[in-house]
Amino acid sequence: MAANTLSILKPSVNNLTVRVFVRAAGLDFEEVDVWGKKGTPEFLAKDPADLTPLLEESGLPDGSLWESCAIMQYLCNKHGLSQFYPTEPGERALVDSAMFYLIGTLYPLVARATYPILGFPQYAGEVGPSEADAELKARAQSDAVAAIAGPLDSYRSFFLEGRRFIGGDSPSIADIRLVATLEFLNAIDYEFPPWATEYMRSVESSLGDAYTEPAADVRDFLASVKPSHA
Ligand SMILES: N[C@@H](CCC(=O)N[C@@H](CS)C(=O)NCC(=O)O)C(=O)O
Repeated sequence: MAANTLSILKPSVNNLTVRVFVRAAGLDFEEVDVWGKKGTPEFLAKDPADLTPLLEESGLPDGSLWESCAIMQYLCNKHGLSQFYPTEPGERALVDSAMFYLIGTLYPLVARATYPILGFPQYAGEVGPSEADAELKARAQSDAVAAIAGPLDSYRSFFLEGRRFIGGDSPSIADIRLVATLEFLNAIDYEFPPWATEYMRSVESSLGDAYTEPAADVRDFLASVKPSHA
């Protein structure tokens, strides 16, 4: 049995984040594709949130951990992977802020903009899954698309100001989290600003196969829901 077991869903960018990270870090891992297998009493006992990615690892107090950023932070702390998660407090704070801002602000916009096309369940209480008519749902989606530019530009103007990556000279866990997330915007032919296209290329080429191999699962999925991406 591998030291790290990841329960994953292959089309997901939340999962892609951790799948890229374990490869880039050279960790011992196995992946269990839980497509159609979540929601069981056995899975819920390990992960009452019923969310992936899920890490099972012997050092965890309860044996399991969800939330992509927490998983990467834990594994960096456990294995001393300061090249992905700086130990200098200020540098680390920058990485943490970039990840919290992504999970709390950018990702919900990306989800509202893309989930209707991807066919993913949308968040309860929002317009998407409500009984609103098609016109209002389309408006909510296009409002979300329009709102992405602001937070995205904050990565350029703040987190990446004067540095190649949020992590400095090499990609950090925040860079992995951001670039994996942006993959979904290809589902809506999002017009990335040139800096973002260049940054995404740069993170992928820096990480090599560690990025490209698992990203193929997301890209294949996007091609399947939107054939122009084949
Ligand atoms: N903030 C979480 C989000 C996790 C999440 O939403 N996971 C989705 C896959 S993208 C999931 O497992 N959804 C439950 C389902 O599809 O049944 C993270 O970054 O790990």
